[in-house]
Amino acid sequence: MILHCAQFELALKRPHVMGIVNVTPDSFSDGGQYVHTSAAVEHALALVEQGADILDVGGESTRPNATPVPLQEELNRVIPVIEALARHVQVPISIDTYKPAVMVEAIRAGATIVNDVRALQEAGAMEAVAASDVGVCLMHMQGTPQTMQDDPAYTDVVAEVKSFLASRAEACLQAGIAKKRILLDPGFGFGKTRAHNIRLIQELASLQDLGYPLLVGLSRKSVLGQVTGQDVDARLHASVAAAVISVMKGANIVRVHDVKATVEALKVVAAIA
Ligand code: 7PJ
Repeated sequence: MILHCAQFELALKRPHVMGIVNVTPDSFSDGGQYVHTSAAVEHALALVEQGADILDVGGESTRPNATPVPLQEELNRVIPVIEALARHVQVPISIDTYKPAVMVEAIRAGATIVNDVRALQEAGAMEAVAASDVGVCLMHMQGTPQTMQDDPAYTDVVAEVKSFLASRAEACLQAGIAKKRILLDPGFGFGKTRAHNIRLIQELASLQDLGYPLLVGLSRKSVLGQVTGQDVDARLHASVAAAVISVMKGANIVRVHDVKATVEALKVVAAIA
């Protein structure tokens, strides 16, 4: 399984850890701590020290009910961070956005992966990625961040997520995006109840049939709060457990806040496997 992202060719022979770099004052977690460019960059460099294989920079919170961030504000948050990181780190930088204009500017600034919770469905997003040589993560979401947790409903959550991801990957291939540039993500917490999320983790391995690398983001998410009764800032242990299980079920990349703990846990998985 490989992921091609511009000058990087990730073999994905071992699970990769994507460290989350939020540049969002209203983020669901870490919010307000890394609002300023220098603080975000410093945090990102620390994540690389801890063993992050990829950095995921985001400037708009996609937590349930979050207020959308205007384009210019999102650019102001993420572009200086990406520019600085591109100069200072050797790992691929991902941009977490669904806005084509942010994708274009982020790629210009040095991002080599587009991580899109809307799976390139926004007008112009597919073209922005196709015109470049970056990797792309296509994520499943039911509804929009404003409404997705209102009443998520599926006949068969695994089958529906799988067929959505297959059709978005196919749309990418049609647009001229090479297969090796594509990553798929079931989108934990995005229009899913606790039961839907649990079912998707149980059946994660079935998404491997699609033939693309899988990315999983469960770090600090509310399903872990529902299971443990812990607030967002006390979900470290639950998040590490979720990352370990995800990898054992076939995830190639885990997107996490707590890089050091995750890297150590995955070393234990590798030693035993
Ligand atoms: C995800 C993401 C995820 C991908 C967020 C949070 C919410 N991108 N961006 N997958 N989640 N690919 O981190 O809690 O699960 S933002």
